[in-house]
Amino acid sequence: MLIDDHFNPRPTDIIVATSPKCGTTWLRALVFSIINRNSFDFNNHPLSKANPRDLVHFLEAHIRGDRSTVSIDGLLSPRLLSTHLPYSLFPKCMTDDASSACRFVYICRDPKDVLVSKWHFANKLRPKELPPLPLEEAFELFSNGVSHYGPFWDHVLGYWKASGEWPKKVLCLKYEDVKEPSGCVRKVAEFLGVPFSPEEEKKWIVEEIVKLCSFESLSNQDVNKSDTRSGENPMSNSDFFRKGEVGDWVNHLSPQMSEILDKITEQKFQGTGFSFH
Ligand code: PAP
Repeated sequence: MLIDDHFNPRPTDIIVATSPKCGTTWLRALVFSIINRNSFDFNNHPLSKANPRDLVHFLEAHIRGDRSTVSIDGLLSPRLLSTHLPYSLFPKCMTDDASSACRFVYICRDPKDVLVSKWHFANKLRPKELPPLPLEEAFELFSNGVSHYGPFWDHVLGYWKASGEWPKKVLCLKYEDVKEPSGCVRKVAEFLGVPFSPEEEKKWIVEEIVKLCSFESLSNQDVNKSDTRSGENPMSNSDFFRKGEVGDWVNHLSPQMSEILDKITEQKFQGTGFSFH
């Protein structure tokens, strides 16, 4: 396994985990600003100059040995890393060992919105010579479990089950919490062992973080508006900001598509205690 060969886990690692298009950008920004809240001024914050992808190292890029990637072996602890890998692919010393303090903060999202977001993203990255990917084709692939990093539902279940078994190790959030972000920020801080003090609450630090990481704020930073494509990196920072809404699927999916996806979700999550509502 590549991860066993190329990743040296540390007990203090904090891993932001997601299936693609479930809120990676938002969660990277939230966790980065929560754990570094005493290091930076909110009026001159790294998130106003860099995309969250540049502040939270992507584990898979390191494993693949991308030339543009800084070695994560040289980072100071605690390291904040991001991944799309399923929980089952991590070494047992990280996932099944209660004595390891490493933590996973996971976020998932209604699969109907995930599909729509993925489809838009795929078309942005699609070579100009090719015709756009039809939504029907994207739907067929997604609903049949053909996704990067494995079937969407299995990805969610892997982390969800782990959060039940190891609640101090795995925290599961939902993108839909974007509507009530302050609760989410407090939950993450508590989980990571850095809860907000009464003084911080009085200074409205939670609200500062919520505002800084909001879609509106991040998508309007120059660094996230400009075209950052390069030979090594075919994706632009702006590609990671589209609408940032809950329920945009109604504008794209047919009633039949949404019914099929809801049915799969219901079947897959039956008896697990998990739901998107
Ligand atoms: P990734 O998994 O490929 O890294 P990810 O950040 O999960 O990408 O997906 C981008 C989605 O998050 C987009 O959703 P949409 O297509 O439905 O609009 C993007 O708009 C949304 N997004 C990006 N930043 C934020 C944010 N700060 N708050 C809420 N949503 C965001």
